[in-house]
Amino acid sequence: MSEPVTRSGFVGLAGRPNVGKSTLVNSIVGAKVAIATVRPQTTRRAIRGVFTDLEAGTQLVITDLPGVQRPRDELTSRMQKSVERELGDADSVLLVINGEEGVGAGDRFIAESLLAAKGNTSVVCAVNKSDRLGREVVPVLAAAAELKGVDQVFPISALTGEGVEELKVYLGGLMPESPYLYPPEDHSDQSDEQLLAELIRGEVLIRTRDEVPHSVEVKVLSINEREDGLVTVVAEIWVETESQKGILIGKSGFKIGEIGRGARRDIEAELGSRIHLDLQVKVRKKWRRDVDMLDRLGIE
Ligand SMILES: Nc1nc2c(ncn2[C@@H]2O[C@H](COP(=O)(O)OP(=O)(O)OP(=O)(O)O)[C@@H](O)[C@H]2O)c(=O)[nH]1
Ligand SMILES: [Mg+2]
Repeated sequence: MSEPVTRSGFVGLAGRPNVGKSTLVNSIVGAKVAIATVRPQTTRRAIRGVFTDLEAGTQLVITDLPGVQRPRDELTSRMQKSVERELGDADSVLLVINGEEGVGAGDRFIAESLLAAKGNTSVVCAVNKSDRLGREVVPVLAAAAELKGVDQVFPISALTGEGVEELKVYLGGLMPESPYLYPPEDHSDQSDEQLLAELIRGEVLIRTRDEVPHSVEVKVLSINEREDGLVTVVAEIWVETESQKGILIGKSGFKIGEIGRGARRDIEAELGSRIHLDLQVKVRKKWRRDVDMLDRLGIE
């Protein structure tokens, strides 16, 4: 007897910042593998979410990427290069559009660059946030279908899950015949340290404003489980200036307390164990421009 045929491959996510790419990855995978916030440019590194349908014999490895943007510094320029590299390597590209805003010049620009980069690889388009739309979704779907290189359009809501099943089945059929690329029980390619650092950064993003969210990086130093099951997580939150450090700590440590409580809840939900979280705020001047630092952070 020959092995049953399986399909497995990479789906790269393209789209402007804040259209809902990370929310969609979590919805497809069925677990929080990527942080999603109201802030544009939440995602900094390529994260792979893994969804395996054992019955259908298909596996999608979805690469969540930073939104396509014009680079501002070494950090954003590396983010942009990684987007181009990852999309070039993907078996299939999923272009996500914010249905609420409709198809705009930014979406057209991305669709055209995909066509140039991918040649005849199929580009699937998801018109997201359809929960905000109702009937008004129809003209947006039509505009999306007009985009150069797009050959299939799905209305979805990454938030409610509407339309996501159909999209998953369609993408599964596009994957090349291949053994599973990741163990079927995996949800993501991240280490625990990376996942927890992102969950903490997610809390910082939603609780700070202006330049602060962009100036923050989180490094998990250790994760240790005690015999009674309590897990101690030690992490550093980096900012670029003393004044940002003051903002993060807050009056009498109020802000950092809030961030810590939120992050602890998130981490406990993900790991399923009780957590003691030790957060330290450190000033790392200009880390976003420091080439060696970005190398060490794995932002290549
Ligand atoms: N109403 C609605 N909101 C959504 C939907 N999908 C995502 N959002 C919201 O849109 C915001 C941005 O979502 P993200 O998933 O972080 O967007 P992203 O494209 O990954 O953003 P970047 O990483 O910055 O490029 C968040 O506040 C989400 O809750 C949806 O289907 N409906
Ligand atoms: Mg994102």
